[in-house]
Amino acid sequence: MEELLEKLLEAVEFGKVDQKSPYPPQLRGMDGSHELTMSALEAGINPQKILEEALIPAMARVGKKFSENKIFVPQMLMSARAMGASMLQLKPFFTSGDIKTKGTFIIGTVKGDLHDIGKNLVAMMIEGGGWSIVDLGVDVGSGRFIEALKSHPGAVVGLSALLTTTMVNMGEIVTSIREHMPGTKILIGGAPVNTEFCQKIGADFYAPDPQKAVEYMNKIAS
Ligand code: B1M
Repeated sequence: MEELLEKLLEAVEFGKVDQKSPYPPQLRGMDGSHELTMSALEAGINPQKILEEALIPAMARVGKKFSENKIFVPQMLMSARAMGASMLQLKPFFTSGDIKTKGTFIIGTVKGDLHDIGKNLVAMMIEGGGWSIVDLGVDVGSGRFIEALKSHPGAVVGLSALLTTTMVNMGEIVTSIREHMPGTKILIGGAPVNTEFCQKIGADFYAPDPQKAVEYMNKIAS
């Protein structure tokens, strides 16, 4: 089991999507994240364990190597693709929650930011918690959040940012939502964000991870 998780971690770390993929050359012909995730699930490994012990640590290693200039954007992108191939298989386990009656959750990665893996995970878990999801994607400005809120009055909004340069755009989006749709609950998250920043920009809650986001959503639904 541990060996399977270690192989999956390496597949994501080195951006090996599936067996057919020629990238990276040193893993040619070997199983990629697609096959390894399938094997892990078949071996009965809990999807949460797959996520926490293989996929997330893999991306942490990728980030570290990027910071140290050992890899560059294309390699980071391949790792993101490999992680995406795994997440596609894990999604049914995280979204098979109650019938969707708790309300609507509008989520997006803020303007200027293209990172969507964390956002997708949060959306998946909240969907699994019984909410309908409106995923606006990446690079989303205040206008699109307001439009979505007009189509889904009373929805809760989730903002994700991974860059110190884009987290500031959260403030602008929160201000605009407060102006047009006062009373909207706004949840924020992403690596550079924290509770202090959340209070500063006037959002309602900062969740460091999808579990805390689900807890917050459950609290406001009750
Ligand atoms: Co980028 N990138 N990246 N990147 N990237 C980081 C974030 C970075 C920390 C890497 C590094 O330097 N070590 C760094 C940011 C530095 C900073 O601002 N402090 C960085 C940089 C600099 C950049 C570029 C500027 C690089 C360049 O072009 N020179 C560029 C920017 C592009 C843009 O957005 N405009 C860029 C590009 C990319 C790729 C496109 C290649 C790719 C993203 C692909 C994709 O997302 N589809 C990428 C990747 C993969 C990363 C790292 C390696 C991994 C991010 C990730 O997916 N993590 C990342 C380094 C790292 O994180 N260690 C890095 C796994 C994911 C599960 O975690 O997203 O943190 P995370 O989400 C967590 C929590 O934060 C939380 O829950 C999730 C699960 O636990 N969470 C929420 C997230 N959103 C939430 C919302 C909530 C609640 C919780 O409520 C609404």
